[in-house]
Amino acid sequence: MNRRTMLRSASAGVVGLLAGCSGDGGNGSGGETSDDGWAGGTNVAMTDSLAFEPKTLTVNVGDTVTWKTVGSVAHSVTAYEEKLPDGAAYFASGEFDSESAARGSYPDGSVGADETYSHTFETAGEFPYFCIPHESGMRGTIVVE
Ligand SMILES: [Cu+2]
Repeated sequence: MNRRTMLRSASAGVVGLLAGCSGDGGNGSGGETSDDGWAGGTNVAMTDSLAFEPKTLTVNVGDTVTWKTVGSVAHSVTAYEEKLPDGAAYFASGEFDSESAARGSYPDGSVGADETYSHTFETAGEFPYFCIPHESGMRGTIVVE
């Protein structure tokens, strides 16, 4: 259980104690992006707010990062091929071997509700990536140390 989940659980307990006193709202969580408790460790949530949570994630060489669509909107995990560190393997949901193939094939490779995509990072460096249908705002970076 990560810290955010613990905080949410504690908050839910308080809300439970106050049940019957008020309706929705007023718990101070307005505007918070819901990661459904998924984000943390080597997990990245893809939310209905069209965001990767966390936007930047730092992991170690050899770690496997798993992305999950926690809302109802489908996304993709697609690496910017030209920005990959030298010698790094290309990665994209749908297991395409190039950015152009991933773009040209979408919605093949999309990650729907409750689905996941995982990639193991074997090369150190920064890996910028994006979501094909929401590229204008939905981008993230995996930093591998
Ligand atoms: Cu998206």
